[in-house]
Amino acid sequence: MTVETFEIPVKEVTDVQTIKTTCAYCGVGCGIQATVSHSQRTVAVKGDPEHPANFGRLCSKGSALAETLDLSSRLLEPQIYGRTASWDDALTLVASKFQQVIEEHGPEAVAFYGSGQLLTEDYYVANKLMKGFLGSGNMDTNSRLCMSSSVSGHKRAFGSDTVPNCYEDYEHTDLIVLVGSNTAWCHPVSFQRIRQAKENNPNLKVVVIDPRKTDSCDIADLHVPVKVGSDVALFNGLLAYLYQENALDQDYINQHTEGFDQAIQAAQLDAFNVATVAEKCRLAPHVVEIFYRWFKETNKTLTLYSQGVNQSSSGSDKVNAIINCHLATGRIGKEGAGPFSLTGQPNAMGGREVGGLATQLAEHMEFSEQDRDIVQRFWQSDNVTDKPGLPAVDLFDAVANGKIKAIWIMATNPVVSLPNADKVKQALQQCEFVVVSDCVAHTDTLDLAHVKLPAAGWSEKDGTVTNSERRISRQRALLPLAGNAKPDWWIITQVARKMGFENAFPYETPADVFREHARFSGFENSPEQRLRSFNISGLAEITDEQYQSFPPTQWPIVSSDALQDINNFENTKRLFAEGGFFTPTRKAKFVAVEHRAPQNAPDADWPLILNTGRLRDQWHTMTRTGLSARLNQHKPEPFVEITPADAQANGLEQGQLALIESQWGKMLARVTVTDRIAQGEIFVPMHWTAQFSSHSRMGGVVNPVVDPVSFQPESKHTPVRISAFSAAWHGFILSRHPLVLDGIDYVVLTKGNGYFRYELAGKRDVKNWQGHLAYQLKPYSGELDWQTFQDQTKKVFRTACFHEGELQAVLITGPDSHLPEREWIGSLFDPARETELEADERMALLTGKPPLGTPDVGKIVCACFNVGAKTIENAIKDGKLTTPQDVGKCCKAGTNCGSCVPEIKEIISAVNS
Ligand SMILES: Nc1nc2c(c(=O)[nH]1)N[C@H]1C(S)=C(S)[C@@H](COP(=O)(O)OP(=O)(O)OC[C@H]3O[C@@H](n4cnc5c(=O)[nH]c(N)nc54)[C@H](O)[C@@H]3O)O[C@H]1N2
Ligand SMILES: Nc1nc2c(c(=O)[nH]1)N[C@H]1C(S)=C(S)[C@@H](COP(=O)(O)OP(=O)(O)OC[C@H]3O[C@@H](n4cnc5c(=O)[nH]c(N)nc54)[C@H](O)[C@@H]3O)O[C@H]1N2
Ligand code: SF4
Ligand SMILES: [Mo]
Repeated sequence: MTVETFEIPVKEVTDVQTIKTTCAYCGVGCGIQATVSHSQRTVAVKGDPEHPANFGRLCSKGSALAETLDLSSRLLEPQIYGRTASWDDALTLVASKFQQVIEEHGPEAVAFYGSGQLLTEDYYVANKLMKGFLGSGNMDTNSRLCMSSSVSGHKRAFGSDTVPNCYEDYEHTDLIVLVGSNTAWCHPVSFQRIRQAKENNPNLKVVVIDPRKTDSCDIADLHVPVKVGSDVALFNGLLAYLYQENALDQDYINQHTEGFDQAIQAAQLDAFNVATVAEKCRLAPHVVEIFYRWFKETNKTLTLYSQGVNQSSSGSDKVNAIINCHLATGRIGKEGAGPFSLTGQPNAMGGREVGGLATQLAEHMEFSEQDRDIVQRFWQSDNVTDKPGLPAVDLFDAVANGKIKAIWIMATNPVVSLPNADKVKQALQQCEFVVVSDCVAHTDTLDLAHVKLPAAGWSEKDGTVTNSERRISRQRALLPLAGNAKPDWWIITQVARKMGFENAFPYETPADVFREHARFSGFENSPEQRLRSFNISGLAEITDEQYQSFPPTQWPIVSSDALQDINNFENTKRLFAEGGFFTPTRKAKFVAVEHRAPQNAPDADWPLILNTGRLRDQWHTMTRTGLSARLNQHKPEPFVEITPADAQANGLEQGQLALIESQWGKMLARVTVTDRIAQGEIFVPMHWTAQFSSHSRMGGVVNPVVDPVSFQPESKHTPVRISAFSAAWHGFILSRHPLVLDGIDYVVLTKGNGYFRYELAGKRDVKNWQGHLAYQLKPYSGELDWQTFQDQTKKVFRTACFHEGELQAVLITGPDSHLPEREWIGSLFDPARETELEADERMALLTGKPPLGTPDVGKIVCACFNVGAKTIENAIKDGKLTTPQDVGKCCKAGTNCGSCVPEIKEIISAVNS
């Protein structure tokens, strides 16, 4: 838990510029207008009103992007075995070591592991180097953990990995089914758009299929709390129901599909009627019945799905069970109707387009002789791999057992995000040669690297990303490269050249890479041949200027006419309404699927099911969102959601710490008792890492089970047990400067506004807290004066230290987790306030309670405007408010991104009840 500080270089440019770019985070792919001051190295962001993904909206994470650009946490220089090195030395070492391993052990002994957070240009170059020139298929990506079930489902049904619909369909549909998708938190701008569509169209119904009652249920007309892993039975039941009710589009089935008979037979065997489905999915029959009836009666149906579908040992089958229902009703690629995979990362789609998964070769081609031949000729290489490489989980197993001896990880943090992550950690610890490219100085993965390569981050990197609706947008550089950081495509290109592939890697700019990628997509894929759905060959001749000003555009882009007037180019919004699939017969395929329970069943030792997922204001492993004080307020600690009955049965109380154990690992989290989850299931967020917590990295607990078709891990279902973690003391420290708190059982770090917050608990008492703090604060603050309150019988200890009147740190401990509120104490560190505390504030620190008359805002609910629960409660009471709109008018809460509206509603109902 170290934080390094660097001088911020002041550049001489003084102009202020507005630049359009794309958000760094989720697959909604929102457009951003950034106002950049080069001299200050500051950026102010707002939504781009013209971008078709968001029309000016941004969510809490997008609007806080500027707060994540501080250089203090960045990796700014290459490092070799812990020492700063020149780029030339670092790249020479990477090239020679990979070459040496290949010479000694063959191409299967090396691997790249990439990420949907790379730009398309980065991805293209990495994939080309590994699969085209090093001759190994071992280039996989974190999209394996994210989208690969959708890719497999699409390929099985459509013959290609193609998303048939677009966001505009939200405004045209009458039924939105959200399956395994907490859109309210994970695709917030899409969620707001759906909410708006619902307000404009009173016929629009929303069904949420999720074992948890998430905030997405806020706009749901029906919540279907399926048992984790049972969606195939639900959608098989739907297909059987539609068939029995004569609600199929027979013409579409006959003209454009194959395999219906087998699929309906399998569906009926699996889920003949509502009663069978209700039992398999642990649902009330009337809930199933309503969902089925609405689906039957509504022609314009969109099914949006995400990780509750993909991250499953039957993930591919879930996808096909959904697509089957859409094919059978002809509801695909039509205005307001279609199956719609919501992609996770900003550029998971771009990665799929270039072929960045180990099970793809390149550009929507695989490993058939014909495909390989095309790739060989295009890349002019005789070393193109002829077989798939290892998918993520197997790939790290191969690192563990020594088959892979050199690995290069780019823009992902597998020591946290892969299942059985403790094994991944060990694998990297014993691996001969580990290279990691990242933009921050410390991650759980980077800390294990032999060579660390500083990558350009969002705001510096330049290229393209593709969002969920096939829309390619530019991410533009706003600021000069930080320190010695370089774009990923550049780094890989240099290594390729050092390995002797100068001719094949001539790129000087991302536009050079993009042009090649565009040309490749159309190579032996003319509009008449139409062999591959991904085709942007219309952009093959894009000039540097056109690339620079390229507006957000959906693929396919086949004709070069596009470049004549790209701003008026007619996007292909939808595909497949009239068939034209990418199978040999041009017909879509029904896939006969059958419900299979998740692979590891709970038993007496491991009686509960662990489900994992995301929080509204954090992004994955927190390397960027964790830097924003505003975003850290919503959920400052790792927690576990559990029902009241399960909590009681396991001796747990609200707010207590719990130990969660599986056969693979263990973690600590704070108990949140809730009836929003089903009995027998618990939920933890995926975000905490060793950088932010001592024992809350969840990846170690998750079982390494994968789907047999997509190889995507089953991250939503691990049998576990839970018990109280009994600590002798609980406490927290708020400190102006970072601290090292090794040896304490439970530590969680959050960055606040002007302070670092450490939540603590321990089994053994800490002797001499003051000594510890003084030692650590001395380098920053020099001599300290102390103010302390101690009650040994009650095990209460409160101390605050000052340097020349300025508060440096506050430590409060007690016998249990009932400790004073952190918000008020945190506000004393606010850089915007007087540094000298008032006498009553100093006194109040001894009680931990704010002085009388201090406005207490409570826990932050609205991260966009920093509005706390108590402010909202008071506004409701004072103004007798009854709607979130009223609350918004009164105190702005909920009026920007709207993701906190469900919470505001809950506060309204609590206050008014
Ligand atoms: N705030 C935020 N937004 C993000 C991200 C982030 O880290 N933070 N990450 C982005 C990325 S990469 C991704 S992939 C997306 C993910 O977006 P989502 O898939 O929406 O997010 P998750 O929280 O992983 O999972 C969604 C839901 O699936 C439910 N679920 C679990 N098991 C099942 C099941 O068997 N069936 C059904 N029907 N549901 C189930 C969970 O209870 C959970 O509520 O979010 C993107 N957006
Ligand atoms: N149990 C469980 N596990 C899961 C999931 C789950 O729901 N449950 N979800 C899975 C899913 S869907 C996903 S997508 C993964 C995400 O998991 P990861 O990919 O491991 O998480 P991130 O924190 O996004 O890691 C991205 C890293 O890249 C760095 N980075 C950002 N931009 C750049 C860049 O331009 N270049 C370089 N070189 N580095 C960059 C960041 O600093 C960060 O360290 O987690 C998966 N794991
Ligand atoms: S919804 Fe939020 S995180 Fe996703 S792209 Fe838009 S602003 Fe970024
Ligand atoms: Mo993802």
